[in-house]
Amino acid sequence: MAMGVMSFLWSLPAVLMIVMVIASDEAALLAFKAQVSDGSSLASWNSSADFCSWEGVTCSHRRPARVVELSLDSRALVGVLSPALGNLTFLRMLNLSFNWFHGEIPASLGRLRRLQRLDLNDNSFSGKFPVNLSSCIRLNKMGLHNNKIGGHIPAELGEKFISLAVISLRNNSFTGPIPGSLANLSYLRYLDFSANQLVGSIPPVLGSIQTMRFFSLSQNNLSGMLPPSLYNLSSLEIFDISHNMLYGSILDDIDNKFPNINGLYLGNNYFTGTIPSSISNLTNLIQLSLGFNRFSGYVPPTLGKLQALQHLHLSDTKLEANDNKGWEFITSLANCSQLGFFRVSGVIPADIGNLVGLTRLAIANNYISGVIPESIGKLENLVELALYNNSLSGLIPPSIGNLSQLNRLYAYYGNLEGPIPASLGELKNLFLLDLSTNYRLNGSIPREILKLSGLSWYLDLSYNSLSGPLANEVGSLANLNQLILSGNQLSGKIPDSIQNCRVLDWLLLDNNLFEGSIPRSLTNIKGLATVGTILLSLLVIVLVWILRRKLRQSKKTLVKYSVAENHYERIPYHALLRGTNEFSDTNLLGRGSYGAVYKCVLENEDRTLAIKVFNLGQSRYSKSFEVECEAMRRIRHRCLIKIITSCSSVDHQGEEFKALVFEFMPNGNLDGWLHPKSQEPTTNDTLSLAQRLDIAINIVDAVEYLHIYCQPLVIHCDLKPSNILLADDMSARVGDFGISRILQENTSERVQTSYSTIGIKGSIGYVAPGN
Ligand SMILES: *[C@@H]1O[C@H](CO)[C@@H](O)[C@H](O)[C@H]1NC(C)=O
Ligand SMILES: *[C@@H]1O[C@H](CO)[C@@H](O)[C@H](O)[C@H]1NC(C)=O
Ligand SMILES: *[C@@H]1O[C@H](CO)[C@@H](O)[C@H](O)[C@H]1NC(C)=O
Ligand SMILES: *[C@@H]1O[C@H](CO)[C@@H](O)[C@H](O)[C@H]1NC(C)=O
Ligand SMILES: *[C@@H]1O[C@H](CO)[C@@H](O)[C@H](O)[C@H]1NC(C)=O
Ligand SMILES: *[C@@H]1O[C@H](CO)[C@@H](O)[C@H](O)[C@H]1NC(C)=O
Ligand SMILES: *[C@@H]1O[C@H](CO)[C@@H](O)[C@H](O)[C@H]1NC(C)=O
Ligand SMILES: *[C@@H]1O[C@H](CO)[C@@H](O)[C@H](O)[C@H]1NC(C)=O
Ligand SMILES: *[C@@H]1O[C@H](CO)[C@@H](O)[C@H](O)[C@H]1NC(C)=O
Ligand SMILES: *[C@@H]1O[C@H](CO)[C@@H](O)[C@H](O)[C@H]1NC(C)=O
Ligand SMILES: *[C@@H]1O[C@H](CO)[C@@H](O)[C@H](O)[C@H]1NC(C)=O
Ligand SMILES: CC(=O)N[C@H]1CO[C@H](CO)[C@@H](O)[C@@H]1O
Repeated sequence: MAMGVMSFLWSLPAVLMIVMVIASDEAALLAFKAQVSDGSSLASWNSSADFCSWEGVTCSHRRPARVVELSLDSRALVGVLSPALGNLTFLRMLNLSFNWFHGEIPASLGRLRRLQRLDLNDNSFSGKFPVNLSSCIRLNKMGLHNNKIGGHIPAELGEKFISLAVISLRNNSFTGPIPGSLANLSYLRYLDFSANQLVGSIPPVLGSIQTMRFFSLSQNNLSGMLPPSLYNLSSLEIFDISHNMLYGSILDDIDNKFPNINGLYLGNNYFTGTIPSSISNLTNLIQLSLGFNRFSGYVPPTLGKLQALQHLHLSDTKLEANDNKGWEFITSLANCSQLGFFRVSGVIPADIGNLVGLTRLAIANNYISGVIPESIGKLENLVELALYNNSLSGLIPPSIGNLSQLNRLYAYYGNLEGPIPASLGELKNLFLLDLSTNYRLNGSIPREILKLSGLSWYLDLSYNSLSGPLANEVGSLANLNQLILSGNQLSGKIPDSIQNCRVLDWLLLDNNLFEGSIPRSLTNIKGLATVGTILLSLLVIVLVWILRRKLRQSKKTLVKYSVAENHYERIPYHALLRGTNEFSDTNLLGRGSYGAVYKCVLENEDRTLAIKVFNLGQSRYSKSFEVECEAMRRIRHRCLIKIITSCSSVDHQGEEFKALVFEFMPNGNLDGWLHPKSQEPTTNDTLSLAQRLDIAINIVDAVEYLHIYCQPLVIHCDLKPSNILLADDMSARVGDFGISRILQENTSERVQTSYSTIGIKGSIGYVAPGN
C-alpha cells in the first residue's frame, strides 16, 4: 500500500509534465492562430476537438502526442508568424507556403531542433536571413523564395546549416557577395539564388560540391570570370548563370564535364570564344540558352544531334550567321522534333539555297533582317516556310513559286513590299497563305492565286496596299475556309465566285473600296427543316431567323481574326507544369474516365488555357487521345472548341504524358448552367431564353458543319450538355471529340476509319438511336 502511494507520488511530476507539454503545444498553436488576421480556414482550430485533429496538424503516435507537422500551405492566411511556434519542439515539417505572412521570421524557430523541412515560399516575409535556424541541425530543405527578405547571405549558412540539401532564396532582395563557406555544405544538391541583387564573383570553391544537381544564380549582378572549377560539378542537371555580367568561354570538352545536363543557360552575359561542337554531345539537353553574348564563329552544324531539345536561344550571340555556313545548323535542327522555342538573329544568307535538305524553314518571331534571298527557290524539299514577325524587307522572290512541295507559307508582320508574284500560283500543294500586315505589298491579287484549288485553310492578304478588282474565276477558292482581305484598296464588285465558297467560315473584306454590299451566301439549314409539329416549326422559324440575322451580322461585323493562332504553337511540358502549378487540384476543372482537365495560366504571358491530360494507364484512353487529335486536326469552325496545340512528352516522373491544349472557356459547360449547384436560381446563374436560343443555334451550326461540310465527315458521338462549353460572351462551343468517328467518303459507301470501333458509344441518355 505504502509502496503504491510512493510510486504514485513519484510519477506525479511526470504526469504534470505531460499535461503541461500538451497544453503548451495547443497553446502554441492557438498563439499562432491569434496572429493570423483572417483565420477562416482555421475554423476547425477550436477547443471542442483534440488539437491533433485540427486542419493541417499532424501529431506523433507516441504519448503524449506532439505536433510533428504543420502544413497550412495555400490557405490565404494573413498575418505575422507567432514566436510561439518555437514551442512546437517536435516539429519536423513546417509548410506555410503560398500565404500572405509578412514581417520577420521569428528567431525562436531556432528552437525547433528536429525540424527537417521548412517551406515559407511565396509569402511576404521581410527582414534578414534567419541565421537563428542554424540551431536546427537537421534542417534539410529550406524554401524562402518569392519573399522580400534582404541583407547579405550570411557566412553561417555554409558553416552551420550542415544538413542542408535544398535551399531556394530566389526572388528576394539579398545583396552582397555569395559566401564561399557554402562549399562546406556537402549534401547540397539544389541551390537557387536567382533574382536577387548579389554582386561580386562566383566563389571558385563552389566547384567542390559534388552533390550539386541544380545550380542557379541567374538575374543577379554577378561579375568576373566564370570559375573553371564549376565544370567540376559533374552531377549538374540545371546550370543557370544567365542575366549577369560574367565572362569566360565554354570549355571545349563540356560534354565530358556535364554528362547529365538538361538545362544550360549562359544567356545575357559577356561570354566569348566559340561554341564548341562538343555541346552537341550533351544529349540530355532540353533547354540551351546562349543568346546575348559575344561568341564568335559558327553555331555547330551538329546541333541537330540534340534530339531532346525544346528551347534554343541564340539571338544576338554576335555569331557570323551571315553566310551559308552560319545557317547549316538550321538544316540539322530538322531532326529536333521537340524544338518549340527557337530564336536567332542576323540575315538569311544569300546562298541558303544550298541547304537543299531543308523541309521546314521556321524562323518566325526572331530578329532576322535583310531580304528573302532569291536562292530560297532552290530548297525544293521545303514544306513549310514560316518567316513571320521578323524585320524582313524587300520583294517576295518569284522563285518561291518553284517550291513545289510547299504547303504553308507565312510571311506576315514584316516589311515586305512590291507585288505578290504570280508564280505563287504554281504552289499546287499550298493550303495556307498568309502575307498579311506587311502594309506595302501592292498591285493586284494575281488571279493565279485565286485559282489555287488546294488552298483550303486560309488566304490572308489583309493590311497591305493591294488594289484593283478581284478576278471572278469560276470555282476559285472553292475549298477555302477563311478569306481575309481587310485593309487594302481593293475595288470593283465582290465577285460571285465567293458565293461558291461552300465552307467559308470567315470572310473579312472590310476597309476596302468594294462597290455594293456583301453578297448573301448563306448556307441552307437542311438539318432543321424536317421537324413536324407546329410548335417546333415555329421555334425553327425563330431559330432560322436569328441564325440568318447572326450570320449576316458576323459577316458584317468583320472582326479581325488573329491569324497567328492558326499556326499550332509548341508549348513545352514544363510550361504546362508550371502554368498549372504542377497539375494541382486547385487548377482542376473537371475529371472524367479519360483523365482530367486543368486550367493553365502560362507564365510570362497573359493567357489562360485548358489542358486535357489523358490517363494513359489504360490503352483505350491513349486511343482517345489519338482520336481526338485526329478529329481536331481536321476541323475548324467557330462553334467548335479551338485546339491550340497538343503536347506529347515524358513527365517529371518519367511517365508518358499526353495532353491537348484548348482555349479556356471561362463560363464552364452547359450542364453546369442547366443544373446549377446552388438551390436558389438567380438571374446570374440562369440562362435567358435568348441565350438558350443562341446556344442551340451554335450547336446546330457545329453539327451541321461536322456532318455536311467537314472533309471527311465527323460524327461527334457524345453530344451532351457537359460537352458544350461556353465562351466569355456565352456563345457555345462543342468540345470533347474523344470518341468521335471520322467517316471517309468512299464513293458510294461510308467506311469507318480504324479509329472507330463498332458498337454503341457515348453517354447513356445522349447516344443517338441506331448506329
Ligand atoms: C512557450 O514556451 C515558453 C517557455 O517554455 C513559455 O514561457 C511560453 O508561454 C510558451 N508560449 C506559448 C504560447 O505557449
Ligand atoms: C470546431 O471544430 C469542429 C471541427 O473540429 C467544427 O465542426 C466546429 O464547427 C468548430 N466550432 C466552431 C465554433 O467553429
Ligand atoms: C509545401 O506545400 C506546397 C504546396 O502544396 C508543396 O508544393 C511543397 O512541396 C510543400 N513543401 C514541402 C517541404 O513539403
Ligand atoms: C517575386 O516575389 C513577389 C513576392 O515577394 C511576388 O509577388 C512576385 O510575383 C515574384 N516574382 C516572380 C517572378 O515570381
Ligand atoms: C567552411 O569553408 C570555409 C571557406 O571555404 C573554410 O575556411 C572553413 O574552415 C569551413 N568551415 C567549416 C566549419 O568547415
Ligand atoms: C547592377 O549593377 C549596375 C551597375 O553596376 C547597377 O546600375 C544596377 O542597378 C545593379 N542592379 C541591381 C539589381 O542591383
Ligand atoms: C576541379 O578539378 C580540377 C581538375 O579537373 C582540379 O585541379 C581542381 O582543383 C578542381 N577544383 C575544385 C574546386 O574542386
Ligand atoms: C562526342 O562524343 C564522342 C564519343 O565520346 C566523341 O568521339 C566525339 O568526338 C564527340 N564529339 C564532339 C564534337 O566532341
Ligand atoms: C537526322 O537523323 C537521322 C537518323 O538519326 C540521320 O540519319 C540524319 O543524318 C539526321 N539529319 C541531320 C540533318 O542531322
Ligand atoms: C514578335 O516577336 C517578338 C520577339 O520574339 C515577340 O516579342 C513579339 O511578341 C512577337 N509579336 C507577335 C505579334 O507575335
Ligand atoms: C525557278 O524556276 C524557273 C523556271 O520556272 C527558273 O527559270 C528559275 O531559275 C528557278 N529559280 C530558282 C531560284 O530555282
Ligand atoms: C545563433 C543565433 O543567432 N542565436 C540567437 C537566436 O535567437 C535568440 C533570441 O531568441 C538570441 O538570443 C540568439 O543569440
